[in-house]
Amino acid sequence: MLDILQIKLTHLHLELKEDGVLIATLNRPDKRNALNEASIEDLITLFSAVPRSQTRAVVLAAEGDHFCAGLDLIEHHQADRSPADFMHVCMRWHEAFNKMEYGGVPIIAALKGAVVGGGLELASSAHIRVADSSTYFALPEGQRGLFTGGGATIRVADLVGKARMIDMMLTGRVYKGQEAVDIGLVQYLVDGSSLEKAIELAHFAAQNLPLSNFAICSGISHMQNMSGLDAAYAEAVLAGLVNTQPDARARLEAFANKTAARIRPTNQ
Ligand code: 1HE
Repeated sequence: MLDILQIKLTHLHLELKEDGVLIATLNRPDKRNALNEASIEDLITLFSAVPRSQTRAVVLAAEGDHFCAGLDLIEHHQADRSPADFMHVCMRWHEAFNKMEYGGVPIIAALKGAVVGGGLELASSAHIRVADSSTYFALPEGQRGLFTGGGATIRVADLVGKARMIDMMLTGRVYKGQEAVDIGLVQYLVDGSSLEKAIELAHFAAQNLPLSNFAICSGISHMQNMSGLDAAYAEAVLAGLVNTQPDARARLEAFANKTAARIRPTNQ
């Protein structure tokens, strides 16, 4: 098993908790965590390693007041890229974000301040998003003379619907607070620290069996890409594997002998 703390990263800081919760923190706060080529390579390296490591859940956090300002516009301006060059840049973004969404390990994004452009593409690749009162969302590509290139047409449109995404891009509309929850950009909005809440949720998810989390954090996304008929088939095959795993027997036994916790409504 790969030791996650041994991998070399430039713009991400890692901290591993005892139960396998990994806190990965974007650490370019002086650039508002804008995603340059090195940051994207870091994300690819990290999320290629995570499924083969001791990590049970990831909290994606950020240094400074802003989660992520999107594409590094200064690097893009200075590099003066050709269409083919930028197409390949986008393909690295897709590599990173697909590894996150389809990797099979739960990723919980702790959001604050700006979650804009490519920053929203990054956040939408996580499985759970938690916002605090400072968090706001926008797709300013339209105003910058750009277009999304990191999967927003897939993931953001999936979260909020095509009409809202088009409005965000045409008018620069900014969403925050309860409205961001209501339209599906985030699942949790907290008064206090989004990081604290994200860590709490990650500890919870880390208690599930890894094979169950694998199915949840890759199977659902894959099945959404399939026809209904193929998705039903894939679901049955995956459930055959997950629902008969030897490690589940103790949990089923606990339910049968009435020692397992019952499901009750909570304030989560
Ligand atoms: C940056 C970037 C960046 C900040 N690339 N350097 N994204 C955007 O259009 C958002 C652009 N950023 C902003 O609107 C603001 O910076 C923030 C709202 C995020 C933060 O504002 P503020 O007042 O706290 O910071 P600032 O003074 O604007 O910036 C501080 C520094 O961060 C400054 O660098 P400095 O060296 O002059 O100190 C900024 O240049 C730097 N900085 N944002 C590079 N984005 C795959 S396609 C995806 C397409 C997109 O993502 S388009 C959306 C791009």
